[in-house]
Parts: sequence; C-alpha cells; structure tokens
Amino acid sequence: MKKKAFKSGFVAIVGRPNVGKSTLMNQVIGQKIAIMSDKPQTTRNKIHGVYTSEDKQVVFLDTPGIHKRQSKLGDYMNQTALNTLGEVEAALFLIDASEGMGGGDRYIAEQLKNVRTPVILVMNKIDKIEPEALLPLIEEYRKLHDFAEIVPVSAKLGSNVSTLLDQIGKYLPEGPQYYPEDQVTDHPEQFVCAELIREKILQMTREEVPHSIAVTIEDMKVQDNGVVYISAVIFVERDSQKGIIIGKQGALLKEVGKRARTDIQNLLGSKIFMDLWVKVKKDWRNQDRVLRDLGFHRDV
Ligand SMILES: Nc1nc2c(ncn2[C@@H]2O[C@H](COP(=O)(O)OP(=O)(O)OP(=O)(O)O)[C@@H](O)[C@H]2O)c(=O)[nH]1
Ligand SMILES: [Mg+2]
Repeated sequence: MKKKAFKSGFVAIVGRPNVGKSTLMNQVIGQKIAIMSDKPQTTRNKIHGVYTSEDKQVVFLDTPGIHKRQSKLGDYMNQTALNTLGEVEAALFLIDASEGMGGGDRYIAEQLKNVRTPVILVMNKIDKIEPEALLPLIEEYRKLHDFAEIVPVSAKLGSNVSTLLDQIGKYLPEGPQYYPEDQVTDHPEQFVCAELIREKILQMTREEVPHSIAVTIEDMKVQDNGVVYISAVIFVERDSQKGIIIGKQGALLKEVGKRARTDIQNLLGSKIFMDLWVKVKKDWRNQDRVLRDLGFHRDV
C-alpha cells in the first residue's frame, strides 16, 4: 500500500488577549515554550512551536493578543499578530467561549476578511461553560466570518485538541519536515529563558507592573562543573517598580529566581545558577531605540 504523503505548513494562532493562545500551543506541542498568565497581553512576540507526528509537521505561530494599543510596544504587538496572517496556510481564530463575543472579536474578524487564508474558529475554555451554551454561541460567531471549520476545545485540559489537529491537517499542503522531530521551537534558549523569568514576574505582580517589564539575558554559559550560569536583567520603567520587583529584603526577586530556575532547568535539562539584576529604563515601551535594543524589531 502506498504511504500517505507527508504534509507540513505554518498555522497562525490569533485572538484577543487572554483567550488561551499560548496555552493551546503549549498543549499541542507538549512542552512549555510560550509563557502564559492570567494577565492580558502576556505574549509580545511571534513564538514558533513545532508539532511533529507520523503524517505531518505543523509550525504554530503564537501571536500577541490583538488589543487597543496603549504604547508603541502595543502597536508592535498588533502588527506582529496581523502580519503573521499573510504568511501561513491556515489561521486559528481563538475565542474564549466562557466570555462570549466582544468588540475585540469583531475587530479581528474584520481583519480576517483581508486575507485569503482559511480560518478555523477555535472556541476555547469549554471546560468553563455548560454544553448547551455552545450551539447558540456557534451561531453567533458564524455570522462574523465564513469559517473553514469550527472546533470547540479546552486548551488547558487538552480536550478535543486531537480533533483540531486533524482538521488543521486538511489545510496543509504536501511538504517536507522542516524541523527535526524532537525540536519544538526555533527560538534561541536565551529567549525562552528570558520569557520564563518574565512569566514568574507576571504571576507575582499586579496593576501596571506586568506591562512595564522586559527581561534580557546578558550572559549564559556552561561552567566547568556542568552548571549553566545565567545572568539576566529585568528592566522596569520607574524607580518605584524596581522596589516592587526586589521586594522586602529581596524576597520577591528571590522567589522569582526560585520559580524560574525550576522551569529553566526543565527546559535545558541541566542545573543552573542564576544572577538576577533589576534596572530602570524610563518609559522604554515608547522609545523606538530601546524597543529595538530589547529585540522588538519592526520588520517581523
Ligand atoms: N479554564 C480554562 N482556562 C484556560 C484555558 N486556556 C487558557 N486558560 C487560562 O487563560 C489565561 C490566559 O492564557 P494564555 O495562554 O496566557 O492566553 P493568551 O491568549 O496567550 O494571552 P496573551 O498572550 O495575553 O494574548 C491563563 O490563566 C490560562 O490558564 C482553558 O481551556 N480553560
Ligand atoms: Mg500568549
């Protein structure tokens, strides 16, 4: 019997902030490469996650939640998400079924009209709703766009995610395996480590602090004893925020380090030693030069 042809391609995940895009991508690839939090606007860059099975390879592009911009960083994030739509075989439009339709969803649907890419509506967080609520919601969303497929899932629990993968397969062309099967992302380890540190801070702070933070890895090297040494800088916008991040007698920073270390050790598979520094860069979210220095390039 002839073996079925291998399929491959790129699939964008778009949607409002906080609907679960990064959670879905991590669930699909079975490893945490995109950070997640209950704060909107967690993801800032396009994050690649690679799923490989016997018959296909899908490169998922997790994007920042599309939102009303409040800073140049916000502009960058929206552009990143929308540009991605032009470079993929299919798009997943993720919505939060437990919240229902909002203005943000309508705006994204408008943008989807400008691309020819097939769009799969993914209704997430079905673990939070009554099954009867699903049908009326599907009817409501159907009016927004001519969706190629509609798939309800729970990204958190993994329910129906395999069905989603089957549906995605329909829209992929025959193609090569772009990445080795054990590679789950093409981001440098440095980037993922910086993101994991940022995730811990998001989880432990509130109000304006989460959005004011950027993390860079200044140094990362394997020492003679096999331990990976990492030196990271946490940038904040104001002196007061520096105090918050450090915490009483350094307690918060210490906890951030402890939690990040666990995740980073899992990622790298080796022991790490980490130095964390906090520096103030006034209003960095609105300064083109600083945004560039921190890796937010316009040409995405
Ligand atoms: N109950 C439930 N919660 C979920 C599900 N998927 C995601 N969440 C939660 O929703 C919150 C947001 O998840 P993220 O994956 O960070 O959302 P996002 O769409 O990537 O958000 P941005 O990067 O800010 O655009 C987190 O607290 C997740 O745990 C789900 O299927 N069920
Ligand atoms: Mg995200």
